[in-house]
Parts: sequence; structure tokens; C-alpha cells
Amino acid sequence: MKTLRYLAAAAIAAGFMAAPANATTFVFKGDGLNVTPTNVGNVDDSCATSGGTSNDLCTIDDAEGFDYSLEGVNLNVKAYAGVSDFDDLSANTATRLIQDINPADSGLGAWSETDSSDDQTQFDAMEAIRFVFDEEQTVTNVEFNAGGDTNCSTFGSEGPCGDFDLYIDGAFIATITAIDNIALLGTGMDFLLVAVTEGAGFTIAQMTVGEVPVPAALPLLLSGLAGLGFASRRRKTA
Ligand SMILES: [Ca+2]
Ligand SMILES: [Ca+2]
Ligand SMILES: [Ca+2]
Repeated sequence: MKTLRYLAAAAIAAGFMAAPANATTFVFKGDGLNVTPTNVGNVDDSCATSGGTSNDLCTIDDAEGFDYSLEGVNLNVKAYAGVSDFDDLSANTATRLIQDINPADSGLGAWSETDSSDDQTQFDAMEAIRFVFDEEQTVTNVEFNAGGDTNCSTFGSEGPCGDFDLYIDGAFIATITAIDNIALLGTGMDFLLVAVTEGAGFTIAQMTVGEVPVPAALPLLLSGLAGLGFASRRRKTA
């Protein structure tokens, strides 16, 4: 039994030590920009002339959202308005997603307000952003901005970033305060962030994703455990 515990602890430790394989950083903001939508037929670049700024990109069919592809990682992003939880997501609640490229310190946002006093590009209360990957990913180093408040800490017309409800693969995880950089968001295929703070909001500037780490030593350890089990059975029956 002592050996089994030791091997199990080693397997867990190996899992924690393994770095995410194939880390890929999507930069949506203008500063360091490395992705624009691949479904170019759904890109409205004229949203720049209706209150946006040059180079901004908006969805035409909001329910389709924007597709991104980088280093073999495929991602679909959608924005929603008037939602309180995961069950409210539908084509009816989809809203215009903007990749706000200018100014350079913004990012992905929801452009849905009729209230012109609010920052239109940010995820304000009951607006949501959903990231769906084509395979399971661990999402790390998510950078948030709020207009001129790039560190999410200053109270004012464009900040702070406020809180959001996090759902991963449809399950509620926690209510989280958006800060400049969240080191680890979680692991899954489907990440939904529902903004909950009235009058505060955020854009998603960038994020790093990696395949879920599988420790190289784990299969070997498991075969070792199976071997021990076999050996102990043989001793019992002998
Ligand atoms: Ca803009
Ligand atoms: Ca908004
Ligand atoms: Ca920031």
C-alpha cells in the first residue's frame, strides 16, 4: 500500500510539473495583434465608421461570431447580451462582437448598448463572451482591459473591469473579479464569461492556450500500478 501511495503521489506531481504543450497566445488587441477573423465573410469593417474607429472589426451575423485560427488551434468567439447564465445563450441573445483594434489597448468586446454614455465595446452587466475551442485547452494569462483603464483598477467612466460569472463546458465555476491578468482560467472546450457588474466592463485583450498536459511518465506509472495489482493478486491466490 505504501508503494501504491508513493506512485500515486509521483503521478500527481508529474502532472503538475508538466508544462502545457504547444502554448499559443492569441492577441486580439491592436498592440501585438496576431489574429483577425478567418470567416472574413462575416466581418463588417464599416463598423469603424458608425462610432467605432479605423481597423475595428464587427460581426455581421452575431450568432455566427468570429472564427480564429493560430498555430493549429481553432477558436470560435461569440458575444451575447441580456443573459444571466449559460441557459440564456441562443441566436436571440447573440449580439455584435467587436474586435476593437484601435485604440491598441482594448480587445474583444460586446457592442450592444443603446446608452451612449456607456463604453460600447466593453462587456457590461448581462453581456457575455464565449470562447469555444475545437479541442480541450488550458487557458492561462488572460489579459483584461477597460478602455483607458488597462489595469482594471481605476474607478471612472471606463473602469474598473468588474466581476464576471465563469462557466466552463456549461457548468458554473465561480464569480471572478476581472483584473489586469488572470493567470489561470481553467481547462475545457467552452468558456463563458458573463459580466455582472453594472456600469463596469471589460474587453479581452489576449489569452494563452495549451493542450491539457499529459505527463509523459503517467502511462508508465499506471502500467507499474497494474503490474503491482497483478503481483498482489498472484500472491493472494498462491
Ligand atoms: Ca475602436
Ligand atoms: Ca458593451
Ligand atoms: Ca490589461
